[in-house]
Amino acid sequence: MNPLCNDKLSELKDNGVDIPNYRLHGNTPKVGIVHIGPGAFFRGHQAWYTHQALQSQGGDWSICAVSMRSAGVSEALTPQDGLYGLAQLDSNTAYQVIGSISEVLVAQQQFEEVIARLAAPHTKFVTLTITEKGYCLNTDGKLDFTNKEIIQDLKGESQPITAVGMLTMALSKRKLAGLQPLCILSCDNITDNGKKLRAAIIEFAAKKDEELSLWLQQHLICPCTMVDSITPATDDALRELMSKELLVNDKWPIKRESFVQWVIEDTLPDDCPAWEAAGATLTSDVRGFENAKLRLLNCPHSTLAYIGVLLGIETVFDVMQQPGLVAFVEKMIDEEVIPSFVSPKELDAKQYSNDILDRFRNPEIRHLLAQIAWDGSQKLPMRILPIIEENLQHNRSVASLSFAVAAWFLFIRKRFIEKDELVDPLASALFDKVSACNDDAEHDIAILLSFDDVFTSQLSNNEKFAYYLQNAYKTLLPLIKNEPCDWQALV
Ligand code: CS2
Repeated sequence: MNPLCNDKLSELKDNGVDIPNYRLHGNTPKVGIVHIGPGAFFRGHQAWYTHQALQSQGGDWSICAVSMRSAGVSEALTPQDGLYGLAQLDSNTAYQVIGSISEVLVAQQQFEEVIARLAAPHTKFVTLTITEKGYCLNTDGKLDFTNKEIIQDLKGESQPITAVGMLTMALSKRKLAGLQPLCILSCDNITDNGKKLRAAIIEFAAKKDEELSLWLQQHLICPCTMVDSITPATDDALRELMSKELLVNDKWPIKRESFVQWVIEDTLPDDCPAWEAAGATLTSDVRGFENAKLRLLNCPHSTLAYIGVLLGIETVFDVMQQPGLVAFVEKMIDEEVIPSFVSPKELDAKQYSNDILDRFRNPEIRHLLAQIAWDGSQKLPMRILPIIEENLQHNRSVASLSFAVAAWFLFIRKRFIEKDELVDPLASALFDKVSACNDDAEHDIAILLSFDDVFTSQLSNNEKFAYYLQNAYKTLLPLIKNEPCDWQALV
């Protein structure tokens, strides 16, 4: 079968495939956006929005996608001229060829080219999906100057290896060249993502060049964003499906649900891709949407993932077939999550939550719980712990949320006992800690609360929280020994 590439687009169009018209006849818009972290989520989400914008409004807004280290995406997409197939899998299915990426670079190998792209006058935007750990923040949400990679980048003896280090270098070049800084959009599941990113860059710059940091304080725009679309990892079944649908060989297609949402703080410069026309919402209240999404989607996702993995369940769809677990999560949402925040006026929290639980029931999306369980040390402080901290401050219940945290801890213990890999940047420190557990709830929860890269001191010193954690721990402990647990205690 022929490979997917520019030359094949006319033929695909003749076959009725939905193709990027703006890429026909060898045309490729100029690069206006650099994206760091070209994983599946970016390709299903921001690259799709830019594709829709180019398709309807045109413009020179193609994307240079940059991986910090891994060459996999470049190896797959470069021979395909950046093109790939996107399958929207739902009650209705849709297939498209996305053409918004025109170039894929690997920073570790092509550093000068990446910096040149970031510093080019025509580049106006940077988008980021580097996951929570990519920002190198501490539990206060500030740049962690004890992080080894940040220390290395500050020394400046070799090319930067962090996104913050690399962006600061590019911004410095732009300042020297008399250009505007970039408009940088964090698209990760982090509270106040734009504000934190902006502060991290400015603090990093301040340690290197005071004037640069002052200039950035005046001119750098980092809008906050909320991103949403469930995008499981690509598997062979998808590759097979796409070759049947497109009749070409696509090395790395992407699948996602049809639901997609991008809420962007309305501080974008006037000259920007037609993201709004493509369906993005511009608003001054991103925080309300962000809270709603992190608390009503990501928090239940992680809760279901840790408890589900402990129960030996594989996917989100499967976990949603367990009435006891669903009842537990619904109770957690009603009693502890919805009361914890003020939702934006456009949004009815209960309805939004019900719609999310329905999305979890999409039978076409095989979303592995093990994938959601990755990087718990980075995810919990964004999606679960702030709710607990606020509930404790306001004397609201934390009983069910404590089950989510205890399940995460037992998930780590289970991986340790079974000598399985733990995908988490703090894996070895976490394994070290759990190696001292002895099944006594008071003793073991004290170990959990000593993870000071995860829990703030307010949380680790809170007796009520410790009490509920011990309670949850005792209930769930049998699961790591493959014994049944007392479900009634959860609901
Ligand atoms: C998930 C998210 O893997 C995870 O941690 O909770 O990736 C989730 O699917 C997205 O945020 C949905 O927009």
